[in-house]
Amino acid sequence: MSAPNKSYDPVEVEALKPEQIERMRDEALAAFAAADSLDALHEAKVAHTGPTSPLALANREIGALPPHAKADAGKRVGQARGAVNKGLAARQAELEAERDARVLVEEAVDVTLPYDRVPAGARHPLTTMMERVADVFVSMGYEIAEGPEVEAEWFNFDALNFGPDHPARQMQDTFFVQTASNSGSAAGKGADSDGESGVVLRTHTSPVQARAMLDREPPVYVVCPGRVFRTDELDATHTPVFHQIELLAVDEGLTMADLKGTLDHMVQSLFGADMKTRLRPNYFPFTEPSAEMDMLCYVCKGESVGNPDRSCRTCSSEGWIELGGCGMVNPRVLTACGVDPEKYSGFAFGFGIERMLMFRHNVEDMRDMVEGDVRFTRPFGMEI
Ligand code: FA5
Repeated sequence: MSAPNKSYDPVEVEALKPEQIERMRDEALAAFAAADSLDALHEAKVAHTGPTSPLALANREIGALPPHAKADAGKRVGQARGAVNKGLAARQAELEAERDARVLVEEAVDVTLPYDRVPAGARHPLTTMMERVADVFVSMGYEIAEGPEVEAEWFNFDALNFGPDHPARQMQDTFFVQTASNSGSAAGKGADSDGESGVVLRTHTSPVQARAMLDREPPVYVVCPGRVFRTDELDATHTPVFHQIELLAVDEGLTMADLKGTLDHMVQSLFGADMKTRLRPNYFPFTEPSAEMDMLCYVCKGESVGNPDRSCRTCSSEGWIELGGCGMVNPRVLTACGVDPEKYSGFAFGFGIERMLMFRHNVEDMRDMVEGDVRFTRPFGMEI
């Protein structure tokens, strides 16, 4: 800033001379007009309106004027700066409009172009879930075992201690492919070939237990995932074709404690380290003792029980979710499958994959799993 100018004649302060101020204004406006991009405009803006621009410096000279001259000089500089800011805003708006128009053209998407008409498929969540469960056991050293879906009645029932007239045969309503000539005979293993056994669509994966024991020498550690069939109507919680996964361990000295530990390990691997299971007495002809296995509700961890402020939809505030059946392999089954029950004992359990998928992913209707709509399967397909 210049030294105080006592004998003021504003016309003598070079930077404040009217023609100088007009020149500064006009140069600024010319620079804005010449800017052909927003970047160039920014540079012109810094040069002509920034703190070291000619007009800003002229403005600072006003402070050196005597009071009576400040108003006149201030008005001239102020008007010039106003015109410069207006010109800058106008050019900014023009260049932005040009840029927007250009982007619209350059980045336009032709929505009429044909899309990939064969979108990538997704794995069905039932497959993913079955593999996930099987992997838990494979990592413990179990072997995957499979059996036929069209099964001899002998394997499905007789080998598993369902007597010919045993009421348990009615527990599972069965699709018969061929009825037995000598119904339900347990006269020989695999009696389907000699006409004595009927042929059914297997009603559970437990016949694979019998096949595994007949195929191998103990110790036997197998996991058997597969499709099973029952004459149930398709509704929200039942389907006539569904999936089970079965586990069988036969070795010397196995007890219910091994079964319980294995169940706990499974639910902890699938649902988290703080999970556990409980066993309730039940009846299956092929296990003795038998139990229904429940797992702790993985959502509320049992905290919703008797707590009106914390209801849980997943377990209906019961704290536990029923998973399937289990027990120690009945010695009669071991004998029927050529295993010495005096030397070996075994445990087994099995449960439905559809039900597990329902509560693990809050699927409310089992029909969604069988209708083949990719809008249902696609989100699960992202799961690795
Ligand atoms: C059995 O099938 C036994 N084999 C399980 C077992 C294995 C017990 C080894 C002991 C030792 P259950 O009939 O309860 O048990 O069926 C097991 C599971 O299959 C049920 O818990 C349920 O999750 C599922 N399930 C049964 N019927 C249907 C159906 N119609 N639709 C979908 N899932 C079903």
